[in-house]
Amino acid sequence: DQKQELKEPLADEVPGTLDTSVPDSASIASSIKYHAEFTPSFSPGKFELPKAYFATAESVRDTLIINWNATYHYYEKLNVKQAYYLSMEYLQGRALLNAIGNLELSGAYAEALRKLGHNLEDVASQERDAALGNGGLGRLASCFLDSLATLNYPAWGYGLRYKYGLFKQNITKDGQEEVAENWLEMGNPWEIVRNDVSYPVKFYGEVISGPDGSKEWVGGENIVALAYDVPVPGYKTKTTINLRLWSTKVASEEFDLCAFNAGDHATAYAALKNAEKICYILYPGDESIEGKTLRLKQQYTLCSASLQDIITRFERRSGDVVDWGKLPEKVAVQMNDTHPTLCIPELIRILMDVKKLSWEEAWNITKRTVAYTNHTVLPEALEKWSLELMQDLLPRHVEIIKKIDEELVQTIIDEYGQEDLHLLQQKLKEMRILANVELPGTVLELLVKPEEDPIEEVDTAIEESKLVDEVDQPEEEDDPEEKKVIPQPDPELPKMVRMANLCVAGGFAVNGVAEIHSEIVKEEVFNDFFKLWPEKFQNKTNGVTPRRWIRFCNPNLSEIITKWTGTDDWTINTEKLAILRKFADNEDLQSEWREAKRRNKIKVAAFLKEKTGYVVSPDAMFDVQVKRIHEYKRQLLNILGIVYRYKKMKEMTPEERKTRSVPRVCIFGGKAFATYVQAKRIVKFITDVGATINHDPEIGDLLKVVFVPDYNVSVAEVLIPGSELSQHISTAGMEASGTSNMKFAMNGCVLIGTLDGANVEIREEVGEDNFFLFGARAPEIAGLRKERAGGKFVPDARFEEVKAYVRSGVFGPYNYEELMGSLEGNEGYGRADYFLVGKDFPSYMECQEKVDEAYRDQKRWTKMSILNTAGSYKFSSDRTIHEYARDIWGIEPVVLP
Ligand code: T68
Repeated sequence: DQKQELKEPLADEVPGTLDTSVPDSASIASSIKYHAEFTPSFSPGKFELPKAYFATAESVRDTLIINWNATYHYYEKLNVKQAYYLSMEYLQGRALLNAIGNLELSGAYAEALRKLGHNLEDVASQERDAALGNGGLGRLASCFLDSLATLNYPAWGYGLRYKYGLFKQNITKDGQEEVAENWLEMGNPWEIVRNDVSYPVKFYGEVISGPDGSKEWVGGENIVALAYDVPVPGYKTKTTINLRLWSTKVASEEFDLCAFNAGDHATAYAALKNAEKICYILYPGDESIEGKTLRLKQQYTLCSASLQDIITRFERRSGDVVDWGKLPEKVAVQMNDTHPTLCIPELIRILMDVKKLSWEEAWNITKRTVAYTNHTVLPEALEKWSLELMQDLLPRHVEIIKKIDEELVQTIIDEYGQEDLHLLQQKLKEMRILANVELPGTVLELLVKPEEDPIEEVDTAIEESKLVDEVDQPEEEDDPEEKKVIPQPDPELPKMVRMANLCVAGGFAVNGVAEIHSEIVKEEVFNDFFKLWPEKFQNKTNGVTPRRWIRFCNPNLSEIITKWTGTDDWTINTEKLAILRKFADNEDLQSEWREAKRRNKIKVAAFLKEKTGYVVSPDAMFDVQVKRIHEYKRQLLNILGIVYRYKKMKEMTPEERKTRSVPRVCIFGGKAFATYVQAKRIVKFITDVGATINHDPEIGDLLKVVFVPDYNVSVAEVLIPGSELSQHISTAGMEASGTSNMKFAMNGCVLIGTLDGANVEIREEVGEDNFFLFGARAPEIAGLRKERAGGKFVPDARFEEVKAYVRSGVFGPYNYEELMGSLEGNEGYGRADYFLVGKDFPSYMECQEKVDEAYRDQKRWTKMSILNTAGSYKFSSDRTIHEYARDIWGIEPVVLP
């Protein structure tokens, strides 16, 4: 940050830029022309679309910079408490229409561009999506930034500036193909490189103890994290907050000039490449973490650079005397899942080793500063790192983590006592941060009774006790001898660091992202911790920004909402949407509503034609499932339902087909993790089913199946406004929240879904009659799986029929055996229908019949659609952010003068 405070914002001295009056189309046009001429990235002369986009974006950026500076200086002056959102992912999508929409300059920009011979929408479509995230978690972070700025909360986001974003997806005859996403290729007009803001980041090396007990981390590999700032404007406010993304580069002292001079270019460039590659690429796994060194380096870079930056700012704002005890009064750090967990040991390291605080002081401050959001309960998604790998890369942090683990062990012993050693052992095994690691020496002494023979004990322990998690362990017998046994690590198994346990121990708040999910967090996944520290646990139901997700992506509907609610205030005060309820039966509203939906469907149809070549009728029901491809999200249930529908249609006479079917266009979209074989098979299966059905002359417009390639934020902005039914059909208890469900409801799309994640709350708000519910409930799932594994499940005849139909080869020569087989058998996880597709199939099909029946009555359907928009107001991320601000961060809005 500026080391010396600027007396006045610099922009004052640059003519034409600090004109804070609302720009008109003429001044905008001249600013665009200016940038077109002085933008060095394009050849002079022609003013074609790409150049028009860059010039337009740069002219918007000028305004954002003015507001960004004003916001920054005001926070600096008031020295208010600030929240920092740390996330490995942001799915920002496109910025242009959002920025001019927030600045209320859409009309003026459209007119200015028209004068210059261009159309705003065409110009905007030149922008590449910023896809620095995988799915819900990353998009949530971006919605939060929008709400923070809009609501004038002093807050910043921190992340990484990946050179390659989430891969692009091509759909070929073999299924999904991944292509690198070099989004920065043509430059990024929204970022400002801050050459004056950089921090050293260290890896490897060793820890040296001073005579006074102080520690120093020395040697190793040293790189530099450099800040790139992305201004984030609020809606109808001057507040413009910052998303600071770190890029990595070589520390100049690491560049081996001697090697270069001696002609050994490989050695000379090694350090350079090593540093740069940290931010090369976003890891494309959602709901899973690869335990690779590079990923840990990324995580540590985010934590170390962000905390150094936060601490530098705190010190500068403190003035002459820095009172470290006040850090939690000025700073709240929110960890978006466990990916930034290293914040905890890093903050302690800085406070102890650099600022010379004691362990107690540093640990206490940290515990009051950092909070954790959990986004998943899937066991394979709970992040664990090899202790060995971490020890190597971050030796000082491992020391600190061991110390935290030791305190936690002590807390567990205090809580459970030593009467029942078996219970204590169990709790230690489940709750410790370090898994399969011997107990700290101090604790061992306490637990081992001197009269026992330690050698014999160790042998028994190695044989009989396992510290690491295993799914189904046999109940241990209640042998009195057993009680003396102190658990020992299993040499066969790796020692691990459990990041979620570290987050719960080090965070002052732990929250889930929907009511049902937060209950599962408290009652199941972290139940032991909940019993220990009930006050830490909270719920913060997710939300989405109504600006991007209604106002800007659906102008047709927005106009109607404004007209019928009598105000455009609903964009910020979404409660106003509820006014629509009283007009749900009004015929005028209904026909306007249908007309808007139809216009959006026509846009979707054109889009599908462009991307896939398939032609669909806007008279059919548009039924959409878009999300990452994952077995628990059950795209397989959806497509099998379609196959069943198709089979039934084929069995009808042409006359029956015409009168009895409700025409549907079934749209899928989503990316599969490149090495997730089963997910890729699902993609292939959907496209094969589409290829057969879409070319079947007997079926025509009655049924179409389209897989939209490369689903991303911009594609969502087209599909969601034009959808009528959307599918949120995860196995109950497995989807933490879901956020597209909220976007669909806001856009007047009716949901079919299970009682999972935020579906539960959406159904409550929009009303039971306006939500198509089916399927097993979360508390039944464990029992159903047991039943299944015990061979007691009797599948519905329709389910058997649909699988046999697939196996009969109607959808081509590809072998679907692995897919169909995964829905059968009793071999355990991944097989034996772990996700209960077979169990829910009949209830899903029956529910789909109700959908058809409702759609036949267009008045009824339109009413349901209106009531979905009207009931969606709770799901604004503004509501979510107010709750975080009040219940977790303790920050207040600050409105710029
Ligand atoms: C999602 N999680 C949840 N994870 O699945 C979804 N994971 O229910 C929820 O609505 C959303 O978070 C927001 O709370 C993810 O998106 C990831 O993308 C991810 C990425 C890397 C590693 C692990």
